[in-house]
Amino acid sequence: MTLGTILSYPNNPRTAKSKIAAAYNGLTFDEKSFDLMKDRDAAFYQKFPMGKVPVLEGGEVDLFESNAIGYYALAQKENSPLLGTSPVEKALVIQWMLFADNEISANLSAWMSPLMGYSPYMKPNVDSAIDKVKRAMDALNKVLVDKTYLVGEDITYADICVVTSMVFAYKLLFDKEMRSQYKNVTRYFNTVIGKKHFKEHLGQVQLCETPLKYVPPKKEKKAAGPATTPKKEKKAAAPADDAEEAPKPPPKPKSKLDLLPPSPFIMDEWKRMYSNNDPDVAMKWFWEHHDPEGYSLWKVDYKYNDELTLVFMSNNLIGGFFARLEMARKYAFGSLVVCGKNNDNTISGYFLIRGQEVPFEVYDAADFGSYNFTKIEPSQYEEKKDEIYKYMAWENEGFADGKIFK
Ligand SMILES: N[C@@H](CCC(=O)N[C@@H](CS)C(=O)NCC(=O)O)C(=O)O
Repeated sequence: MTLGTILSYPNNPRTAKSKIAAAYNGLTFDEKSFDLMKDRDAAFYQKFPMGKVPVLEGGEVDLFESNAIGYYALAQKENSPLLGTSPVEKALVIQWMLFADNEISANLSAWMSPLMGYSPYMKPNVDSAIDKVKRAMDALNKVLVDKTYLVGEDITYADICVVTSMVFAYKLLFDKEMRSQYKNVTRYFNTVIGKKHFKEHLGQVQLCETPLKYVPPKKEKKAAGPATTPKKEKKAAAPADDAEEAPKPPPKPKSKLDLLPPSPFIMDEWKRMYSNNDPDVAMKWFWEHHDPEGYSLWKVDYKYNDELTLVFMSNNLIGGFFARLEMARKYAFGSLVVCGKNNDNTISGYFLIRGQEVPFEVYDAADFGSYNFTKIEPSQYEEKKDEIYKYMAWENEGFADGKIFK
């Protein structure tokens, strides 16, 4: 009997998790291929407000969160042993289900996504994710030293969740050397994926030979004209470029910044002024129109300058940060530059931001934590004017490359 249709892209281990759970209960889910780039229309968001897959369109309930979908399949049978046969076992099953999501899946995703180009590569973030995955693997390896399964003596939902959460890791990241560091986990993983229902829904899991590595993107072509003329910079890939392809986003919540008292300084006007004039003219306009009550100025410094390598990679980091600042576009303007040379460079710059604090629209960006934002008080403007000019005109000493957030 089918419990409904799971929508997801093909071969998603989270879908396999739900289907394996159903199979252990003699049930099935149908599956319909779903393209995240094209199929997320308003009706989809209406039903599934997170906008993520897999989701279940069920006869009696629509569900998101793959754990819930698998649980729903197991809960069809009263006292399913796969959910634990005692309060202790039930709690342990939940423990491992949460461990799989929070300690494995989330950190694996933070490790893999930048390597696959799904999110900007920030070395400190990826390194931190790798450490967290290793910490989880260490813990699991200890637990599995004398166990075949995580709870009791047979497969439970704990194993279904933990094993499916590691599928991409074993396929794409854990090479032979890494597997040997976690021998108990590897033995366990191989045992479980050899089971009938796992084989049916995961197929043959090809263990990783060469782990995914970060491959820096090719250097962007610079716009014609002198490097120090930011106004001639090619427009960063604006969302409008992708507008035809982009799925319809859910309605945006209003920003708190829209509730601030109106400011005579019009951000769009400043952006046009900056884009269409020489820095001398633009900066003169800026200081004549700047509204220190409605806007604040911030010096921005990358925290890990000593880890930067090639200039173009540093500039790509800036691009990645700006891509994550999409929500702030209406409220902020910034210039970040790379100064120095390959293997000896820094990222720094200035931001103009609506309001007096770093707002949610900026601090929510994944890469925000890699930068120090230091507020420049109005009393410091005179002393900083020359420096700010240089950052906006890209005339800093040692200037190598830069990007404008506008
Ligand atoms: N906790 C969720 C995670 C779902 C999830 O992250 N899905 C990814 C694909 S595997 C997705 O839809 N991402 C699209 C997005 O983040 O917009 C679950 O287990 O179902």
